[in-house]
Amino acid sequence: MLHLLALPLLASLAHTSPAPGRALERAGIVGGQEAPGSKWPWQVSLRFNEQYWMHFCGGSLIHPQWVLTAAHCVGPEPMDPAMLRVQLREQHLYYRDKLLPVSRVIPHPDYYNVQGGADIALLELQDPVNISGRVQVVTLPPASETFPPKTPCWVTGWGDVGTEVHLPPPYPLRQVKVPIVENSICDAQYHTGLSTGDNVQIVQDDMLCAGTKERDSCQGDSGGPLACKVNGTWLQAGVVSWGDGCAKPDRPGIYTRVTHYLDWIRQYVPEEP
Ligand code: 4AZ
Repeated sequence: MLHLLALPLLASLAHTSPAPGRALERAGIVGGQEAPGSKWPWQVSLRFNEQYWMHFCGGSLIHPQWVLTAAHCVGPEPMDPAMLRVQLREQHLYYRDKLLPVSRVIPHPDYYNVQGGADIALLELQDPVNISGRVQVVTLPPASETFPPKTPCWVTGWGDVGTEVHLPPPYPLRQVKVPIVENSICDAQYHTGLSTGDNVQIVQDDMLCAGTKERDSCQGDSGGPLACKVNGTWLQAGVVSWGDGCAKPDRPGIYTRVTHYLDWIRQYVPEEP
């Protein structure tokens, strides 16, 4: 049975206590470390009001007025923008919040569930933000970029540090370097241990795989960026989307392939700030 995990943190707040014996074997976003304060200036936190403005998904600043995230965080029925806030890059969640209002929530119209793909969404901020040292936009990749295996890529977020193990206070932003796994290999890995026919594609063409049994994204990292350094420039290769658990053998993390949605993004987001 494919035990899918692709819920925003909100949807899973019921089970907060880690399975004994699982808590200790994992440390990270899964397997990572705290991010240096100078890195990942495009990382944002999406907040939903549950007595306080609680983190439920990641995102990335791709323009001074636009955030890229996952459709499963804010869709398929678009969330009311009034229910939502965006926190720009901060080292520790909640410690110096300056929450920004959102004017539009745009999940991709083809999104239905994470396995079907198109798990991508845009948020328009009410006002453009000031670009500074700490807060910067991430570059979108050229359409031709395939992000082959061995491309150096990192995923970042405030998500779980193991399956159903929440990040403990003071909630530092975490990073982990994850190897790209080629789509056909990833698809074959996802078929191991399942009765799903080999002819049934699990990893779709608009998805990208990365991670190992020790390094992965997890719940609460959803919507956040997978960033890869290509010719000296950080490009956003993926959006954290789904997977079968976190950091399990033969189950790399699955990301929305950003190059697949460049035309859709450009319908809304201007090339120039
Ligand atoms: C989730 O539940 C989730 N290991 C995010 C990423 C991955 C699995 C689940 C990838 O949001």
